[in-house]
Amino acid sequence: MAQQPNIAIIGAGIFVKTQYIPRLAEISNLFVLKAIWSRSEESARDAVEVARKFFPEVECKWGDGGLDEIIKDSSIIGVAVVLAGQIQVDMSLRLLKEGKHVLQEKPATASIDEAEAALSSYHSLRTHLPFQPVWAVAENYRFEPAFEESKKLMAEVGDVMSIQVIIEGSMTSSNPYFSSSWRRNFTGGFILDMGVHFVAGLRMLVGCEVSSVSALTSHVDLTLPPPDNISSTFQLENGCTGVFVLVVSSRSPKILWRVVGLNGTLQIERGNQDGKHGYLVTLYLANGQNKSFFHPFSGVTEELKAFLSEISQATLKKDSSYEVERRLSFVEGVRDVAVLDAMLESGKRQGAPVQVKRF
Ligand SMILES: *[C@@H]1O[C@H](CO)[C@@H](O)[C@H](O)[C@H]1NC(C)=O
Ligand SMILES: *[C@@H]1O[C@H](CO)[C@@H](O)[C@H](O)[C@H]1NC(C)=O
Ligand SMILES: *[C@@H]1O[C@H](CO)[C@@H](O)[C@H](O)[C@H]1NC(C)=O
Ligand SMILES: CC(=O)N[C@H]1CO[C@H](CO)[C@@H](O)[C@@H]1O
Repeated sequence: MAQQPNIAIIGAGIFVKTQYIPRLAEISNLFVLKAIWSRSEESARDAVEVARKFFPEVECKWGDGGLDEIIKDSSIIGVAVVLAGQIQVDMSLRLLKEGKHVLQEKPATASIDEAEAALSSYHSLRTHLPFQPVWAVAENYRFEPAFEESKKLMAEVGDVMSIQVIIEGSMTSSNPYFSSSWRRNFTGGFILDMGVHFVAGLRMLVGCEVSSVSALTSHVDLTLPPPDNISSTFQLENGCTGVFVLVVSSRSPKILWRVVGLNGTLQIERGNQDGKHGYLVTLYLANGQNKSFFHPFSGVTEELKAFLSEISQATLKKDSSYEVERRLSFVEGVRDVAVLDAMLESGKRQGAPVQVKRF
């Protein structure tokens, strides 16, 4: 058996403590968690304390010195970068330049301008390094079984007449991310941070890129940064059209994708069954028939497994020919950002049509 990859987590915030550590603990036979790093000693210690229950050997690292130690430790081949949206890309690039494989949290970038610069820096690494390290974006929707299945069921819908994506989030003061300073200090911070998941779900379901949008945005809930609502129409490259509605904070959360075709309608809705959160997929066919399936969430675990497997393979190959699996690739994450960037831009211009930048 190949040696288990050693990895480190860069970041020690809420998402690391409540998602990364427990999900990694479920697959702890696949890797060694060598270290957790944070800018401050206090938050690094906090996260390490949570992690020690599952990973007794994990080391605590902080500040510039701690980061240097992780960089110089050649046994650490992969890192998960889970930081504020404004600084993730710089950190990812710094570690990629040192030859580490990176799994970065979404959103891939804060804007499309940042995405262009980031992709060109990444591609230029080929000239300095003997191999191209993997740059992956952690987008769990591309690994959710509900979306994998729905993609197949799309064939039964027939010619598509309309697509609806209706998202009413629950970003109230009781949400742990409500006070997040980085999401507030960022144009469209919540819209981008939440929205990339729903765009990823849409793109996966229809198997086609969004080509243009026309959006109205508004600011109603003054406890949230602007804008907190988007009502957008969109057109896909294959000509199909639809609507995308995103309300950051509503009293009755709802998360729904619906594709209406000549032969049937496919719907994916967030819900729970038997105490498990997940998605209910329903296919409505002619004569009132329907088929429905419930899939509990498992995308985060699946995406982590995929990253670990990719970096083990990339390490065995160690040349520039290695191509990361598409669902993990950084550019896929950038494509989700590009759709929201276009909606925010259109909103600023009172609904003027905006072409989505192609990557
Ligand atoms: C849609 O229904 C028509 C009529 O029943 C059938 O001929 C056609 O093959 C169906 N299309 C798909 C994509 O299932
Ligand atoms: C907000 O963003 C500005 C500029 O990007 C930065 O200087 C400042 O430190 C940020 N504040 C917080 C709380 O993140
Ligand atoms: C789905 O079909 C079953 C019968 O097969 C029916 O009892 C049920 O009401 C249908 N559900 C919906 C939402 O149409
Ligand atoms: C323009 C728009 O859609 N505004 C809506 C934003 O969301 C609030 C509820 O949170 C609605 O009341 C607004 O109508």
